[in-house]
Amino acid sequence: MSEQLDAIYTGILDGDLNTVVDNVQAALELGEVAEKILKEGMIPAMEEVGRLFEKGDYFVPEMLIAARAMQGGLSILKPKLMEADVKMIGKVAIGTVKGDLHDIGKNLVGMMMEGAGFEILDLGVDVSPEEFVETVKVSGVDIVAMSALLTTTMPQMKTTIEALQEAGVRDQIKVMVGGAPVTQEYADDIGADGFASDASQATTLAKSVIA
Ligand code: B1M
Repeated sequence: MSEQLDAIYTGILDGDLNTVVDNVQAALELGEVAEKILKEGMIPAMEEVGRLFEKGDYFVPEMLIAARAMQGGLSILKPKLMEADVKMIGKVAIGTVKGDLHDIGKNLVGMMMEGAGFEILDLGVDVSPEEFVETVKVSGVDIVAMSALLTTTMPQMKTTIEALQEAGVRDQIKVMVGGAPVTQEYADDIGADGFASDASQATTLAKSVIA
């Protein structure tokens, strides 16, 4: 791992926003590829934060400042992760499901899809089934993309699909799901049109479901 990737990893673990931002910038200036910074520095750091939380070494405040440092680094990477000059190929409403406040993965998925030419309507976090339904009714989206990071909030994906069915709009759109606890099997069980395990797969999937 390069000096900068090392500093980014440690900076996220320490919740040190300035170190992360400075080293992401420095790594890019030295010619490091954005995806490598993300996959070899930032994502492993967040995984370690999760492990430390499970062990009881980290608590919610440490997770929060780590997340803030990660978001700071992501904002620098964003232009690099997005391809330039791509024409809009579809409209996606993306949100983290009701009861769930985790948004880093969802933001990353939205960012990569935007870079691939999708128009993104980011509904934020804690998005209720009713909000998803209303968005489909008024915004003419092609895809509803739901993210969940908690086993306790995953069932909201099923509830949302049922709400879309009850509102009579399920057939107008494709539904994609993802997030750490979500699996292909779960996606099939709840009748989603697709599941992706990371942001680049999500982009490929979005292109294929819309094709
Ligand atoms: Co929380 N948290 N958290 N947390 N948190 C986890 C998820 C946890 C696994 C930690 C642990 O115990 N190891 C655990 C969940 C356990 C479980 O349900 N099985 C957990 C818990 C328990 C909690 C609280 C309940 C803690 C508490 O209060 N006691 C609480 C719940 C709050 C709530 O949501 N109601 C809580 C709170 C928080 C913070 C607010 C402090 C913070 C979030 C800040 C934020 O997001 N702005 C936080 C964080 C940072 C984490 C960890 C450490 C990191 C999550 C993250 O950002 N990862 C996480 C541990 C972990 O994941 N290892 C943890 C990096 C991100 C790039 O990855 O989000 O997985 P991820 O996204 C990936 C893929 O999953 C996929 O692509 C992304 C990029 O490749 N993907 C999709 C995501 N969405 C997709 C959608 C798609 C397709 C792919 O299609 C639509």
